[in-house]
Amino acid sequence: MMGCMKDIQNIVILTGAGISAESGVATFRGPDGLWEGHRVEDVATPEAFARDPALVQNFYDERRAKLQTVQPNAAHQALAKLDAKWPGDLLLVTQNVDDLHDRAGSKRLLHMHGELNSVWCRFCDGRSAFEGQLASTPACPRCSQAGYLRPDIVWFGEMPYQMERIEAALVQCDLFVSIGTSGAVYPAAGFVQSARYHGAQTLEMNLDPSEGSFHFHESRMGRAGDLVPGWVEGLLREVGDERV
Ligand code: BV8
Repeated sequence: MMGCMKDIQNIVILTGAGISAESGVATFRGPDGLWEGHRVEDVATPEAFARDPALVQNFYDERRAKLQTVQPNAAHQALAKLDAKWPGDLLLVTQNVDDLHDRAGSKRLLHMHGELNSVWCRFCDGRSAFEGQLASTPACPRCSQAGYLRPDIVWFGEMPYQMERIEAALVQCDLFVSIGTSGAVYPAAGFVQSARYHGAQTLEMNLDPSEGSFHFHESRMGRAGDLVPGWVEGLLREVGDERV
């Protein structure tokens, strides 16, 4: 079980597709597999994009368009409230490429696997906000060259974003919380071990035990929308009250 909550100053939270499931965004590996019958590794790799750019562009265009139809849920909103009220360090690292944490209001947030609403130009190497369709090969918003835009997504075999910042936060944190992820993909799946090695308390909240459940001091099974708001209230009440 978790140790004393009073000693918690610095928190790192990792989220995965499970936190967006109740908003209607399909997960990768659930029974309602997101990937149009594709293996994840067959549409989310640089090789897949080189082999069939139209297939991959359409795949991301569809997911980007779907963002217009979904809303943040109670779990996203609770984490945004924690972000606003927590006086210590807090970093929300999401594996998700949807914009639900952003729309809920989380500020101390980073998307380690990129974002659907961003594009990367292979001509000027610039990244830009983008909410349209890449299949129509639009011009780069920065350099105006057409035909060089790819999704700003970290595919398998590519280096996740801001790893140094994440690793520094894991060394410093007193509490590491993993929410809605299967623990199937590295380096994210290894964060719990790094945090624990550096002395953090570790908590998992997930619908099912993740592949790394045994690394956590505590695992709570259930839906994020049911578990996360109560956890945030308890944290703010028990630990944060005199400091918020
Ligand atoms: C890298 C963007 C190196 C794409 C994604 C062998 C061993 C170890 C590692 C490897 C290996 N072979 C290859 C690797 C490396 C590889 C990897 O880990 N492969 C796996 C398959 C073994 N990793 C990489 O390639 C990474 N890069 O290693 O680079 C490097 C070094 C130097 C220089 C260059 C490179 C990059 C990985 C990033 C890939 N991109 N996403 C896109 O979104 O389109 S991965 C994708 O799957 C997600 O982003 C996420 O990260 C990952 C896992 O998905 P989850 O979010 O966990 O979702 P999932 O569906 O799996 O699970 C949902 C969970 O929620 C479930 O547990 C379910 O129970 C729960 N749930 C459901 N509903 C709810 C719920 N929980 C709560 N409430 C609910 N309502």
